[in-house]
Amino acid sequence: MADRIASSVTAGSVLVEVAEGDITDQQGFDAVVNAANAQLLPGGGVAGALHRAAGPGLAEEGRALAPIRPGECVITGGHRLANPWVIHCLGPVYRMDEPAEQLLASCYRKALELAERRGLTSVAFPAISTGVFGYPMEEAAAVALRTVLEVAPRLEKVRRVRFVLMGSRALQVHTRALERLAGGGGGGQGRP
Ligand code: AR6
Repeated sequence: MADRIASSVTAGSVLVEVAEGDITDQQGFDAVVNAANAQLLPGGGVAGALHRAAGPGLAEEGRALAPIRPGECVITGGHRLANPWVIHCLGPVYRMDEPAEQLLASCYRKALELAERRGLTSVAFPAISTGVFGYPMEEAAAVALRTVLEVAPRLEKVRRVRFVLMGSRALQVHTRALERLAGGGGGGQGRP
């Protein structure tokens, strides 16, 4: 099913979109981001869904790269996904991995830097840490979107970043955060 894009802004040369959808169903994106566990194993939520869709090769490839620490990212192939690449990020467990905000911001920054180094042009993120890891959605959305908008103007290869949210509440929270950060200019309006 096609994503419902609720809001978008342009930061530098990067189109940043907020959409409701499924991270395992992101045709046309070079990379999808996994809300991973340290061992890069299937688990639940996003990780479970991505591993199911990608097949066992994803965990096999991840074995050599694990473990990773909170705030870190690694990249593997997409295996049976429509996307050639998966960037695995370990978000902070809320109230356990500190400083949580810096660690969460680091996931988004490092994922985009990794994509840039690999010459990827489009990356789709889920809302890292907001499920099993318990990060409150409003706080996480503000950190995630602020970080992407800060990093975007430095990117030369990445041209499109999508936040893929599950459910209308997550979509609404991220839409509001994007519009607030972009100075109220949603709906494709340019950001100064
Ligand atoms: N597409 C988009 N968003 C999704 C999907 C999906 N298919 N499935 C869930 N979400 P989580 P975390 C949303 O728990 O908090 C795993 O067990 C979900 O509603 O996947 O970083 C791993 O193995 C939530 O808002 O990631 C780790 O141990 C958000 O994605 C641990 O959970 C993130 O939820 C990672 O926890």
